[in-house]
Amino acid sequence: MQGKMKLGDFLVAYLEKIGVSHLFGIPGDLVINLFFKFGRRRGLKIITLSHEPGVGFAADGYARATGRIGAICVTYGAGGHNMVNPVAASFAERVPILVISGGPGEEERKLGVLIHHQAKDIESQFHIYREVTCDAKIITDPLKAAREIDEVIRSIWLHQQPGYLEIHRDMVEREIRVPKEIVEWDGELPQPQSDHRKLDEAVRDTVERFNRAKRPLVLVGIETYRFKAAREIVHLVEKMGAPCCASVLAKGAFPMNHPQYMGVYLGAVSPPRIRKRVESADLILAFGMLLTDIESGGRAPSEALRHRSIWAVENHVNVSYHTYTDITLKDFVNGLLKAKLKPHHEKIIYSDNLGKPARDLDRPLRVADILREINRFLAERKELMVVAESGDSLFGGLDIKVGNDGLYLAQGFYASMGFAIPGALGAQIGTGLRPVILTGDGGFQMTGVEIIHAPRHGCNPIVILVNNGGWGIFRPVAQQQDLLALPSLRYAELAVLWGGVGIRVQTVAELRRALENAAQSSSFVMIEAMTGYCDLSPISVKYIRASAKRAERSSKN
Ligand SMILES: Cc1ncc(C[n+]2csc(CCOP(=O)(O)OP(=O)(O)O)c2C)c(N)n1
Ligand SMILES: [Mg+2]
Repeated sequence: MQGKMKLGDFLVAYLEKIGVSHLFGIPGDLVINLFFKFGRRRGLKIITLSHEPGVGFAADGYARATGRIGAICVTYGAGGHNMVNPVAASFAERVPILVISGGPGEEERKLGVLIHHQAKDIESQFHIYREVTCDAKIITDPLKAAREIDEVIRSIWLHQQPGYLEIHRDMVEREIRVPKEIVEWDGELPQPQSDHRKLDEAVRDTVERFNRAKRPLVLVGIETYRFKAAREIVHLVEKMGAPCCASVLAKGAFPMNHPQYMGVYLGAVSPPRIRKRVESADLILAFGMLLTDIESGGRAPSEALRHRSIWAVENHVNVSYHTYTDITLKDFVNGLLKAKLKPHHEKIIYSDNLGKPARDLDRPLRVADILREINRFLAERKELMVVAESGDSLFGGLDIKVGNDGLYLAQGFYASMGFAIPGALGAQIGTGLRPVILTGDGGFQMTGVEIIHAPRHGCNPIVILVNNGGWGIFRPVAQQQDLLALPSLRYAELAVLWGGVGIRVQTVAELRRALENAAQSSSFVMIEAMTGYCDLSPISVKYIRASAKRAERSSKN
């Protein structure tokens, strides 16, 4: 990096400095020079897919799995607008993504005609992205360019949310001034800072309440993952001796095979043992957990819960009815780790919604069988991760247990269909772990074709596609079943045409064998699991019924 550089070269050098190794994207004429500049650098691997939503999900999966920034380069308008949904998901679920878009140059803008790919105004795309990013800038001033790029990327890291840079095509070769601090900087991005006076007081307050509590319980939320406090939280839970549940969005942030792990908390529709244990807790310590309707089972959190909880999130610690500001999650956890805590002793039992299977392995496959078979398969294996798609798979996936501290990725809150296949490709590209993907046929029809890129990017996921011929999750509550039907494709055969292995299974025994075969295969594998028309995972049935009842009640009020 030098004091004077071309803007495009500066951006590439900056990304290399902060350790970005992959760039996801699709080129277009308004970004082509910048796109190929990225490609010329030996340190940066370019990952292209077929469609921008896939690109966005892949970069998001990469960032979730690696804990690093997922960088994206797309063209203006048609490309940028195509990717708004995945970026909105990254914003909602706190995933650090950098979106770089091209744009029309100054001379073109002065022509007085509409520019191709333009929607309303030239700045429309920028305005849209401002809504779904923590910082967005159009880089126009060579004197400020380096600092503005630096500001956006620092914000991404501090907030763990997407940021947006728009660089119009005439700016790429423009010489810019790079301040000395940036030239000499070691590339380490800043962490949020705590006010230590507030931190000490919050820790003292919490320790006092914890040592008085008879039945404390820990809830782990998504920020533990994003702000890299997961290991410290495991130590803290061990020191406390309390049971621990993960929130839906944070499944996988606490090791699922840990003896103090009880399972996923989902409000009133949690497994009964978890629901009762949370209700009977006299102190709930929630670390990094966002309060969402999904995580609270669709109900407003009760006043009683607030009274007996300590909620550390978004650099705040809320202790029952008062709040300490400017405290990072990591400092709070480390503060508690240093304190004197009275350890608890309790028999903790892991719970899910699956129940016991019937003995006959030749019975027709049900979704609950698929989940049990995945658990059986994972228990014996390392180097695998799980990615669950929105739909029944999102809820069913909550009953999957990934051993060996395994990674688990799903959009547990924003819940966009189309995440799983490209998200898993990004995650495998970033970590080398082989994904087991659980998806419905509807989710697969959205972005599943991106799997054709798996071989050339060195990926070999095992896809378990639940083929129920439609948007099955709504069948228990829909008046018009025909509106939920989808064309029935032969997914296993498609997988073979696309360069992978395809197996169609109808019984438990067939699925078990198919998973064994998939483990031996070095290419991607599609296991097409045929299930009954109305069959869903046990947890979806509970959730759908509970939310339909709530909707009915509120329409009567
Ligand atoms: C992008 C997007 N569009 C629509 C929805 C609403 N939605 C949620 S689940 C679902 C159907 C899922 O069908 P499928 O993938 O086949 O899974 P199944 O429930 O049948 O197993 C739909 C349409 C969504 N979550 N995301
Ligand atoms: Mg379906």
